[in-house]
Amino acid sequence: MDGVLVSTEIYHFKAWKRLTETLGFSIDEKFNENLKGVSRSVCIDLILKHGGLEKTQEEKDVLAAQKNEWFLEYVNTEITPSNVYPGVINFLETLKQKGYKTAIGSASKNAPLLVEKLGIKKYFDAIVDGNMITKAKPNPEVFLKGAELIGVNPQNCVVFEDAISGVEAAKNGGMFCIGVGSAEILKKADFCINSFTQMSLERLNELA
Ligand code: GL1
Repeated sequence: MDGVLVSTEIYHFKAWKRLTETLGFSIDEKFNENLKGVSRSVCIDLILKHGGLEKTQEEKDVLAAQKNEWFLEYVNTEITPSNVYPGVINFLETLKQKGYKTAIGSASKNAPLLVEKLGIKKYFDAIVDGNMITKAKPNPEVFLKGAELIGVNPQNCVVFEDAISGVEAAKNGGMFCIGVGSAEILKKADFCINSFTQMSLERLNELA
């Protein structure tokens, strides 16, 4: 979801960066590639390691809660349906018309709130979010659960992913994976697109 369907990854980055600045260091876009698709608690661990800091679980929980508060502040003040990436609605509408089953597989605990706010909930048969999974990407749990909920064999699923860990999760689950972003970064994807404006049902059938 974040960074694939909607440009909410920007607000996660902004909130994480703000948090690191309160801790006396900072993160850049390159480091942020490691955080994409990764759960809140794993992000905290990666960030603290990057800053060379150690914290107790209680302190980590406080930091995670602060980041989430800032993220929700951005969601409530800045996010509108215009944050849905170009081409996404057209493609989802075509999939629905043709009877394809669709699911969101996100590590974010805020996924249900965001799809509601962005008006895209109606396009999905299932939503698997960070509250429903115990194993973070690259473990395929999130996608396997989505496949199970929509009743489709993993081998017949196509995952769209913008995160390195997410591409690996899709491949670990035996699924075809289309990377949304740079092929240089998403090396393990079967194919990459820059935007959903480059995607159509015909193209999908040619590729997968
Ligand atoms: C968590 C992380 C975010 C991002 C998403 C996955 O979201 O905090 O930085 O990696 O997972 O896209 P959340 O905090 O909303 O559960």
